[in-house]
Amino acid sequence: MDTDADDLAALGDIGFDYHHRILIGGRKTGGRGLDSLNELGAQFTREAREDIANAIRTDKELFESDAFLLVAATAGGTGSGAISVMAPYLKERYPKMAIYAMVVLPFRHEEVSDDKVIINSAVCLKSVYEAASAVFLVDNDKLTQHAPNLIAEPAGTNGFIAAPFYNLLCVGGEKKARYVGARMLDAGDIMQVLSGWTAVGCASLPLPRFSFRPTREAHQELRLMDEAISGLSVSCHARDAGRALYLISAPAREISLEAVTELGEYLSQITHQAVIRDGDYPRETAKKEIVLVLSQLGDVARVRELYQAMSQE
Ligand SMILES: Nc1nc2c(ncn2[C@@H]2O[C@H](COP(=O)(O)OP(=O)(O)OP(=O)(O)O)[C@@H](O)[C@H]2O)c(=O)[nH]1
Ligand SMILES: [Mg+2]
Repeated sequence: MDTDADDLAALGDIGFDYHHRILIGGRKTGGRGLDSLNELGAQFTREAREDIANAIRTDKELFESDAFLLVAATAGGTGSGAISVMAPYLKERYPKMAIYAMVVLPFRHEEVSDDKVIINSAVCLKSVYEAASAVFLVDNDKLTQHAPNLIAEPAGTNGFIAAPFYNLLCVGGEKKARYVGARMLDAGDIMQVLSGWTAVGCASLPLPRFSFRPTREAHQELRLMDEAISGLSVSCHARDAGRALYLISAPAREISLEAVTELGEYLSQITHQAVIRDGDYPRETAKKEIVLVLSQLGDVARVRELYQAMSQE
């Protein structure tokens, strides 16, 4: 969904039908963005509710789905206004489905140059936190610590943002017996972990494609876990997580249950109190990957700071 016709048209990898591209506020905005006016984003979303509801209702995947994932940036007008309306709307309309949100927090330089950025972000965070079962936080500013050249081109960060979700979403829907691990996670297990402020991260190690011997190195998984922690989508402390999940995926010969257990012990040490779920996902892939989710975070400095900054505005 967008108010900006050009941005909608520029999307490369999705269908051109009304399930995939919904222009809102069309005649009133001339197909341009909203220049950060979030009240308008909310209003145009309310006005387009029937179109949006229709696109969802007629989607053939709907009845196989466990949850909605709403994605928006908090800083602008369209995404932040729209997600604040859509999250409670879907919750009311589909009471049996979980509603998750993924919100992209602004770069610091955007906070300095436009005061609407802080207000929009704080208002958006408050309303999605209330309506969604869990809110994945993605901090643009943190992503660019790993890839500074992305400041000029935010879309370049999208691959990093999406990466941890791939195995997480696949494992929850896995039906092939040979890809079922010894400690399988299903969608219900994953959904039990997701609650409140949530950070995700992943780290991977390439493996030789044609090898029958495992590339076992001592504490290889622990190093990957440390990398996943430092690459989390938002800065946070593991000790503030109430729930956590890790998933190790690799060809079956590369996964040892000792390593899965060692990771669990490590995570329970650094989280202190968290309820931890783990899983292995044996699949034909040329890498070993660890996905980490820290959820029910009691404190996230970035959110706290945005709330404080808004109260000072
Ligand atoms: N990670 C990432 N951030 C993006 C991307 N596009 C925009 N952003 C960030 O999202 C925030 C708001 O972007 P906009 O695209 O202006 O927001 P909008 O929801 O379209 O709202 P309006 O343009 O005001 O109508 C800013 O913090 C941008 O830096 C993207 O492709 N990836
Ligand atoms: Mg826009």
